[in-house]
Amino acid sequence: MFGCRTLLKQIRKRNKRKPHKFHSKNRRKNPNSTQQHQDSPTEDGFNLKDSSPSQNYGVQPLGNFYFTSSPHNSRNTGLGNIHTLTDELVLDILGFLTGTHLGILSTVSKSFYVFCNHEPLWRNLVLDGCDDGFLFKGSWKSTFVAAYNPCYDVSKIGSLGFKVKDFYSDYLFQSWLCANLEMKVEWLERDNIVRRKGISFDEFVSDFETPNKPVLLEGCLDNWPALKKWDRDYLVKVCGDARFSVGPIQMKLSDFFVYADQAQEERPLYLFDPKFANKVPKLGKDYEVPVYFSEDLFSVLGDERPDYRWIIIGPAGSGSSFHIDPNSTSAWNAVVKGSKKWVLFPPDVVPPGVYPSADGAEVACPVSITEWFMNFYESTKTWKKKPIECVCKAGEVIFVPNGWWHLVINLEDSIAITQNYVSRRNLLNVLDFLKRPNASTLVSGTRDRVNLHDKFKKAIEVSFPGTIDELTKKAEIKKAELEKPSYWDSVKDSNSGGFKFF
Ligand SMILES: O=C(O)CCC(=O)C(=O)O
Ligand SMILES: [Fe+2]
Repeated sequence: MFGCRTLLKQIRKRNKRKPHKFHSKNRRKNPNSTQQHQDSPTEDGFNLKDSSPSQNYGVQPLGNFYFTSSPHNSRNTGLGNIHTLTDELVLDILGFLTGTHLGILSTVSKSFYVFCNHEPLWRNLVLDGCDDGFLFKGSWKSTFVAAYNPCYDVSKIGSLGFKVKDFYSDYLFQSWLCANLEMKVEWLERDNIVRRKGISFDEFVSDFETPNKPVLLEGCLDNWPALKKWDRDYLVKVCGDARFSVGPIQMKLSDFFVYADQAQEERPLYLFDPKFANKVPKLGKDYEVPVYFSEDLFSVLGDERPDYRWIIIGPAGSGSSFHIDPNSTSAWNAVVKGSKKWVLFPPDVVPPGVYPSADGAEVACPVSITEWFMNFYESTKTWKKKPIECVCKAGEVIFVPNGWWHLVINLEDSIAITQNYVSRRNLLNVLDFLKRPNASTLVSGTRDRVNLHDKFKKAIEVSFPGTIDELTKKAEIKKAELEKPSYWDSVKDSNSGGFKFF
């Protein structure tokens, strides 16, 4: 419908983006947003979220321009000579300005008013300038102003939202729509993952880990203290003042919850912290690795191991766009609170709308998860190789096999733990990955990317002598078996005058 906007994202920063949780019931309306969007897009089959939509400034999709009697798109008339640039380019240029200059430029014309108020510009200014975190004030612009002018009453800012007439832009409209759209029922209903409860370790290995297939495991978190204890109030009590990684910054957990309560944006920030158990050891004691994933060969590297476990907290709508997990590891992801929609594609199927670079170090994909659902999800329905999908609820764990593409969106405010691991089943695979010629760009989660292969191999040889040779031999035998022509192939291809199909 609208154009496809793409975002170049480096997979190697396991930028497990920044999700959220806490009961959406409790989410407050944006206190600064007084203006509602008048032209409800629900006619197109989309529903807006219950909470009041964020500021739209009257931006309409470009298609509406062709049905209006107005001869002008005020997007163009107000931009002067730069109106020939795409919206993305205009925004890229504005991204070089300071907050003060953005504010001044927004008074130049209606068009600059709309562009200069684009929330992601203010979000970048906040994230670039506030390494120690921020206190969210209902919008990124208000947050910026409050951070730099603590005496200014930012509640005035939201109420100044003018509505510009005859402004048409797919880019800006879609950005607003994706921030305010409810997930459609048809995006959530396909559930084709295999579910298992109470299987043995050997069954897990033979049925899922060895063939590298996803599975949703039920009931294996029943004895996790986290499952009973962790909620927003508990976490704030235990570590509200601790700082966690949220995108590019470290912020106090209690401040993150203030943000998560109000966030209504296309790509909400996600708390994704690999050092949570060092920062707050109590959190590390509230869960234990499920037995299926107990072999953890990277542990032979001690402190030099790449990042491997994360606490993930984010509001409904936050999540992780399509990526493959780092260093060719497999992962498990356990939902402690909330629920997550998963879409997974096997390693040989690149998801629609996703364009990995030839060396695999970068991925171009739609700007947001909602945009992917809006523009690409439907097309997978006719694919022969359908994605594996499910909603993973509190108390459930999903196994994410190595090399699988996956996308995750939190359907509610959520808290999860994820760990990436190497077992004997994917050791050779991981060693191959770490040895790739472009290891310096591909390997992630550690400073010494280039030497990780040699260090890991040596450490495995010391701790588990002979294991690599043994696995290599087994892999060669398996490969030879797969390459051996079957009985029928051999009779069909033989020139010996034997039986042939014609
Ligand atoms: O919970 C999420 O956002 C997904 C995280 C993820 O990609 C993973 O655990 O591999
Ligand atoms: Fe992942």
